[in-house]
Amino acid sequence: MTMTYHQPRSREEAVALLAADPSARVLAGGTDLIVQMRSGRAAPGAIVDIKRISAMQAVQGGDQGFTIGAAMPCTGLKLSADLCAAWPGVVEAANLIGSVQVRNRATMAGNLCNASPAADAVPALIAAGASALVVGPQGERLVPVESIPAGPGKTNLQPGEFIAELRLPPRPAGGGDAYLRATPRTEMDIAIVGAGVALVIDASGTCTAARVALGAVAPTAILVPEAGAALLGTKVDDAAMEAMAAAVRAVCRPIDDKRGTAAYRTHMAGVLARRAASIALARAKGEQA
Ligand SMILES: Cc1cc2nc3c(=O)[nH]c(=O)nc-3n(C[C@@H](O)[C@@H](O)[C@H](O)COP(=O)(O)OP(=O)(O)OC[C@H]3O[C@@H](n4cnc5c(N)ncnc54)[C@H](O)[C@@H]3O)c2cc1C
Repeated sequence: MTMTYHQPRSREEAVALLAADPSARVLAGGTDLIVQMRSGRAAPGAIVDIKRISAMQAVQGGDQGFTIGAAMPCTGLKLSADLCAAWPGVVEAANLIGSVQVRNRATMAGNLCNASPAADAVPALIAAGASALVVGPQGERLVPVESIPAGPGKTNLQPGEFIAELRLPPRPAGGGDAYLRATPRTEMDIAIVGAGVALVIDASGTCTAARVALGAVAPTAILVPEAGAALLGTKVDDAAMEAMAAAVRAVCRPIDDKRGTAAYRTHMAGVLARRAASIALARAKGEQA
């Protein structure tokens, strides 16, 4: 079977190439796609490499929020001081992926579109309230990140569509975020649980907004509104933390395998959510964390 390789220079050209061949696949960093092709799990008739499209490898923004081009490698995120200051949990999550070599290629949009339940960047993006700008034959649409994955290896993107950029809101005053994961090994391993938390406190230390997201405990990364609600109106004290952790444990439906039993993953989801919330709280208070 032949395969064609394309380097479109515009979003429109990329959409046309993707729409013309239902088997075509977007290539960003290739750290999932190339591995899948080599193992025979993917055999696209065409590869549409999006890295040459203008602004696809850029981070833009500041006070008004951030736009991250879909081909921006995870390592490159660390070069944006504004992004690191506003959403440290997102940048840290992206920079837990694989090794330096992998992160020099891998993108957050690819992490999202590969749709692994254990993808590290995804819970952090969901907690931060990120959205994806999807472009396709019908035009553009802005989609909450949590609505992109449909199941392991599957997305809700329609034929011809791809993600052109990820958008993060401006960091709210009194806001902080964090992402933590548990892996059997310390590096180069996939999360058996991941937890992202973003919260906002007012001048009195009361929580006025909170989003909690989990990875690796369901077929997709998930937002847990009940967990965020458990922190609202509290001082994020021990009782609120435990209520939040209980809400987290209640929604976990993890797999049970040699890397971690379902019971262990469920327990750890609560533990990591609490620890991530503590870091997010410290950051919201302007403390080093
Ligand atoms: C050694 C190694 C270690 C790893 N460790 C981790 C880890 O610790 N944590 C973790 O979460 N992941 C890990 N990964 C996987 C991680 O590298 C990928 O998920 C990566 O983030 C995918 O980004 P990419 O740019 O390489 O995507 P690609 O491989 O280019 O694409 C991945 C999939 O998404 C599609 N796609 C890519 N971009 C878009 C887009 N903009 N719009 C629509 N579809 C798109 C592609 O068609 C493909 O199906 C590891 C991979 C390797 C090889």
